[in-house]
Formats: sequence, structure tokens, C-alpha cells
Amino acid sequence: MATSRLDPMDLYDIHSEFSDDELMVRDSVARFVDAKALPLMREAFEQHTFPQELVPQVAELGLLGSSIEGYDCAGLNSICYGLICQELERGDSGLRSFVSVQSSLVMYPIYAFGSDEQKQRWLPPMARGEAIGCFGLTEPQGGSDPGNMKTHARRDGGDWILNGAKMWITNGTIADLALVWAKTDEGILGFIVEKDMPGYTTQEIENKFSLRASVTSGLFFDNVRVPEGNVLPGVSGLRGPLSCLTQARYGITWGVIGAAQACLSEVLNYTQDRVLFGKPLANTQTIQIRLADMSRRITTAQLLSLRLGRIKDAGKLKPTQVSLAKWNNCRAAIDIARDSRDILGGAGISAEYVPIRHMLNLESVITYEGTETIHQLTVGRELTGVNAFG
Ligand code: TGC
Ligand code: FAD
Repeated sequence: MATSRLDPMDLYDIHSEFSDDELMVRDSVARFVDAKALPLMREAFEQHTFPQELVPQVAELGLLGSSIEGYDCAGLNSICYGLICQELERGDSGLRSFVSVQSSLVMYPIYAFGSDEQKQRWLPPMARGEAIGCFGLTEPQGGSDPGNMKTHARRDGGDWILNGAKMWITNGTIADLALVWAKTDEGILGFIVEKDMPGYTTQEIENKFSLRASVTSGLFFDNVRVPEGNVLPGVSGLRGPLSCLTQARYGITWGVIGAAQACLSEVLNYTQDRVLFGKPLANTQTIQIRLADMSRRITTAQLLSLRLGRIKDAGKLKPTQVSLAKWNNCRAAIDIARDSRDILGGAGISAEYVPIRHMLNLESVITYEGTETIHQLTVGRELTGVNAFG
């Protein structure tokens, strides 16, 4: 019988491309996920709660704002950030979502576009997990087209008056600050709305079948008075929020690899133990083809993300390149999760096995941060020079 000496999670030996520091980060997050996070995730998913008790440990490991230099942040490279996302999402997409939003969608724009005062005030407590952020871009009338946002702000003396609503916002009800993008006479600006500002309310979205171990909320602004000092001075226009999305989407390309690996690992074990028609399922041709296809997709995703990370660290990353990988890797992961669920048969609908949880989570992941169609059209626009969104 042929025995594979390759790592089934890494057929192309991609780990040999990582530096010792990158491997150390990956392994320390992996240990945390195995020992601390995984024992909680299934119940958190079933209970529809985010396991907030993990936040201090996530912070202690330096996973919040990990790419930022200074401000109590770890100053790690993009590959490390990717590996952090991969290992966290091997646990659960909700956990990776928490870190994506805090790091890429709130800390990054404060670091990239904020004033010195805003950076000093918010980045260190956010790195320590003492302040939690959320990112408000999507609105009820259509998330794919954020340029059509209705939330708006007008100047009033030295302050701004903010009105509108945001929908589907990760961390919303547990956030100490919301980074809210709103239309103004001076273009789209980013506002730091603090949780106790009068007129600002949040409401948790209940009854989700996906990303249940994550808080998702609506944000409402009724004449909220925001001081000028809470407006990000360094950016105006859609470029502001979209450049945050580029950071977070990059992390997602890695994250979903972790979810896919968790599913493949589960079915590799299961199909060796499950005996049908007198032989283990793993010994049948069709099952092997399906497992091989999962491996092909994971390997392709790993290579895309690795290349993307190196380009990013070289400062040459283009949003279209991120779109291609977000599309490819999310599609790969959700197909792997769905097929894994099927290979488990009836057991596949039980939370005792990870695929159905990942499969349901990935319905959100393939939708948020730009749906699959948005990323396909972004690549199409790059190839043809024609904008087909409208
Ligand atoms: P368009 O004309 O293409 O661009 C407007 C300006 O933005 C610049 N730009 C980007 N900059 C950085 N990164 C990107 N990815 C960028 N894409 C565009 C562009 O250069 C331009 O700059 P300037 O200076 O010339 O004005 O804008 P458009 O209105 O045609 O829209 C294009 C489109 C459809 C791709 C965009 O609207 C889009 O990406 N839509 C999807 C929205 C989305 O992804 N929302 C996600 C919300 S946040 C979220 O889901 C968090 S989930 C987190 C979690 O829990 O993990
Ligand atoms: P729509 O934009 O209404 O899209 C509906 C359908 O139309 C999709 O299939 C889409 O692909 C398709 N479509 C759109 N445009 C076109 C076109 N031109 N041609 C053909 N088809 C098209 N947002 C935030 O701002 N912050 C967050 O923290 C956040 N967290 C989220 C957490 C979860 C769990 C979820 C589910 C969403 C979250 N979102 C967040 C919102 C997310 O980004 C949006 O759901 C997403 O961008 C899609 O927007 P929509 O839901 O309004 O769908």
C-alpha cells in the first residue's frame, strides 16, 4: 500500500517558505486555538454567543493590531497576520472575525489615517483588548454599493451631527468605539463614535444560522454630536473604507484555509474509520477523488495567500489581487466544507463534527468583505477596463 509522507494539510511543503519567526507565530496561535479556543467554540456557536473571555488571551498573544509598529502592537509582517487568521479560523470564523475587525478595520485606519491624539488614545487599549472596535460601512439598502450610503454628517460649530443607520456590524453591541463612514459636504469621512455618545444606539441581530459565535448588530445614529477630534483627518472618499477592506480581505484569504483544513482533517479521519460494504470509505475511488480535490483546492489557496503576503510586504499589493484570492479561497473553503458535511452522512449534520459549523460560517465569509460577485466583477473590470457593477 502506498503511504504518503507528505503533510496532508500542506502537500507542497509551504511551511518551508516561512521564516522561523513566522512559524513561531503560527505555532503559538495554533496551540492557543487547540487548548483554549476549540473547547469553547462549539458551545459558543450553539449558544449564539461570542466567547469574550478569550479576548484577553488573544491580546496577550499580540494578535490585535499585530501588523502595527508601536502603540503596544507586535509589529509583525503580513505573513504572520495571515497565519494568525488561518489558525484562528481553524477554530471558528467568529474568532477570526473578531480579530479582523479589531485589527484591519478599526486599528488599521486609526493608524493609517488618524491624528497622533487618536492613535495614542485608542491603539494601545485596543492592542490590550481593553477597548473593542467595530466598523460601520454597510447599510440596510445595500452593502455591495457603499457609495450609495445614506448615513450623513453636517458641521455644527466645532462638532459634527451624525444621522443614519448601519447594518450587519460585527462586534457592534460590544464595541467601545464604532468607526462609522458617513457622507459629508467634504466627501465620505470616518467618524469615531464612542459608545456613550447621546443618540447612538445598537441592537444585536438575533437568530443567525451563520457566524453564531460572533456578535452582529445594527448601529443607529440620531443626531449624534461627534467632536471634530473624532474625525479621521487623513482620508476622504470611498478610498478610506475600501483600503481597510483590502487589509481585512487579505486576512480572510488565509483564514478560510484554516476552516478548510479543519474540515479535511475531520473527513480524513472519518473516512478511514467508517466501514461500508466491507471496507473503509477512504478506500473507495470516489471518496479519494473528493479528498484529493479538497487538497488541490487547499494547496492552490495556500499558494495564492503566500504570494499575496509576500507582495503585500513588498508594498506592491493591488486590490484586484486580493479580490482574486478572496473569491478563490472562500469558494474553495465553502465547497470543501459542504462536501465534508456530505461525506459524513447523517453525522455531518451534528455539531459533534466541525464541517457543518464551518459550512454555515462560510456562508457569511463568502458574503461579507465583498460578495463573490463583487470580487469577480472587480477582476473583470481589471481585465477589460469596463466597470460592470452598475
Ligand atoms: P471605485 O470607483 O472602484 O473606488 C472608489 C475609490 O476607492 C479606491 N478603491 C480602493 N482603495 C483601496 N482598496 C480597495 N479595495 C479599493 N477599491 C477601490 C479607488 O481607487 C477610488 O479611489 P479614488 O481616490 O480614485 O476616489 O468605487 P465603486 O463605487 O465603483 O465600488 C467598487 C466596489 C463595488 C468594488 C466597492 O464598492 C466594493 O468593494 N463593494 C463591496 C463592499 C464591501 O466589501 N463591504 C464590506 C463591508 S465591511 C465587512 O463586511 C466586514 S465583515 C468583517 C468580519 O466580521 O470579519
Ligand atoms: P447586497 O449588496 O444587497 O447583495 C445581494 C446580492 O446581489 C448578492 O448576491 C450580491 O453578490 C449581488 N450583487 C450585488 N451587486 C451586484 C451586481 N452589480 N451585479 C450582480 N449581482 C450583484 N459590514 C460592515 O460594514 N461591517 C461589518 O463588521 C460587517 N460584518 C458582517 C458580519 C456578517 C455576519 C455579515 C453577514 C455581514 C457583515 N457585514 C458587515 C455586511 C457585509 O459586508 C454585506 O452583507 C455584504 O457587503 C453584502 O451586502 P448586502 O448584504 O447588503 O447584499
